[in-house]
Amino acid sequence: NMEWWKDAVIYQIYPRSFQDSNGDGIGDIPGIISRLDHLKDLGVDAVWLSPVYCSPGDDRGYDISDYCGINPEFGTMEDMDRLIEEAKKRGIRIIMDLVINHTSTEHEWFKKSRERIEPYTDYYHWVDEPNNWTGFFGEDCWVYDEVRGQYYLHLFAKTQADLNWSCPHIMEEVKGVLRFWLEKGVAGFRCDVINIIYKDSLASSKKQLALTGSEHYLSLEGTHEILRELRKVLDEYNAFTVGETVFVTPKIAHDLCDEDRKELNMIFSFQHMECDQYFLKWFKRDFRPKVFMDCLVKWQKELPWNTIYLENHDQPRSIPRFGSMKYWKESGKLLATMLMTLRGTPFIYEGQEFGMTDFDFTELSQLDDVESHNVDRVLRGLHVPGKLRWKIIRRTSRDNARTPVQWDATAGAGFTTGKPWLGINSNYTEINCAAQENDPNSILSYYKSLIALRRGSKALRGGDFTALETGKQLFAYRRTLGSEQLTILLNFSDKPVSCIYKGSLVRSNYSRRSFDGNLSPWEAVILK
Ligand code: ISL
Ligand code: CA
Repeated sequence: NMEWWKDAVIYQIYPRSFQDSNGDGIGDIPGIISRLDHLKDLGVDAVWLSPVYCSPGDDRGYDISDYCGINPEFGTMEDMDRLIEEAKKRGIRIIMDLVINHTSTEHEWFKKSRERIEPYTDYYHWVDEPNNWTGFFGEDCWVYDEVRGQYYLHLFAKTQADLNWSCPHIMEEVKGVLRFWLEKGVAGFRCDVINIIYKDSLASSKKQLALTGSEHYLSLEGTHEILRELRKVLDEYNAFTVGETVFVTPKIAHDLCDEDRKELNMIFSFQHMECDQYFLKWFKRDFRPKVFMDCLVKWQKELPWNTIYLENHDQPRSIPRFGSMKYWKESGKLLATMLMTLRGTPFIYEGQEFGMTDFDFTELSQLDDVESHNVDRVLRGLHVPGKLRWKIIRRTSRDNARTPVQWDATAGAGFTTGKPWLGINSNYTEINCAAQENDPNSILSYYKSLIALRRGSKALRGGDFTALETGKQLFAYRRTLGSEQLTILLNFSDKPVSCIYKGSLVRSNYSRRSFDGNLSPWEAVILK
């Protein structure tokens, strides 16, 4: 099948937090290998590996200093080769993270560029006078470099210098990186902030609000051209791509992944993750299920194929966010039902399959993430009191998703025998993988059964999507292919709800034999 990714369930690993194998408190590649059987049992077809390349770690691997080397904290290139091989034995493909908007300032290219050594002089954006753009991490986006005597652009952390895609060498360099990994047998790439890589000018912006300057880099034609050029190499290997694309509308998404345009295979859109915020993610508002459902329906209708995801390493956990901690198990299973039954490729983030929750830290010093610390600094500058700053960061920090995976109830949660690099949630004695493995009613068992159901159902994998109802509580939709038709009913509420839909029961997250139109709190049912 040329399009294996449409049938696939993909699992994201954030290596630092997944499994430590040598007691240094940091997850590593041998650790991942030791957990491959868990992924096989779950039923996943591919793993997206967040960056494992050489990196000083200021943005935890998204600041790359060598695209063709492995961060020694994570292991060696031999370990990586073994991971690809061991995964393959289990029918699991490996998808690498491709971060080509920026490199670390520790990258050789940057070191030579700041010295004006050819051909590296123009690899980055250097200027004498900074413009008025603002960055993604709540800070100014220019740093003065003493060596070069100029400023360089960084849309993310200070040590993540943006590559200058107008310099023709960058294309050749990145093609080399793609070939290096494709030759090793990886199946494709998740492309980090891919719709902002091309900058059409460094002129100051007329926009005053956040992301000032984005009209000079957001989803420009230059980016589309770059993607079509990279695609030539990718197609030689029948490789897969999913783009992480910020601020995209369905129209832009269409241009990025329309099959005829030969750019990306699919994209991660963000709109459904923005339903619980005002303007910026730091300003949270109450979660309104109907807004969320309508947003998902919009994307289901507008794009022929979506990625379906509720979590990743940048987002808080989904149960406290879209579900209910009071109905932790039920709402965890309901979200699983939605993930596996919308039309598209589902992505599971590590620990989601057994209901991991947000961190239980009580102060900023316990956090690692550069973004959280930057935002705290900005808020302090605005004289926001400490209590409020913590409230804002606590709810939105990316470290919510980055605490170590809770494998079992032993000390270190089965993640490490040493001191973990980031604190383990103290709820690991109750919420852990081992406790759910042999429990037929667990979230984990439910995930397994849904993945198996999906595998056996053409309607769930490739069927049409029809919305039936979106409301304050009920989300109802249908998946149809030929004579196979499934109705999915989801009660996004702590209260029961009744509905007009009937049918014979295929699956429920409550133990029941038949369905009479009444849904319990956070009940999910699939009807035939
Ligand atoms: O978390 C975000 C906003 O505050 C997102 O906008 C995030 O920064 C954006 O989705 C880009 O994320 C990706 O690129 C970043 C990296 O820090 C993230 O971990 C990565 O997923 C820079 O490489
Ligand atoms: Ca380790």
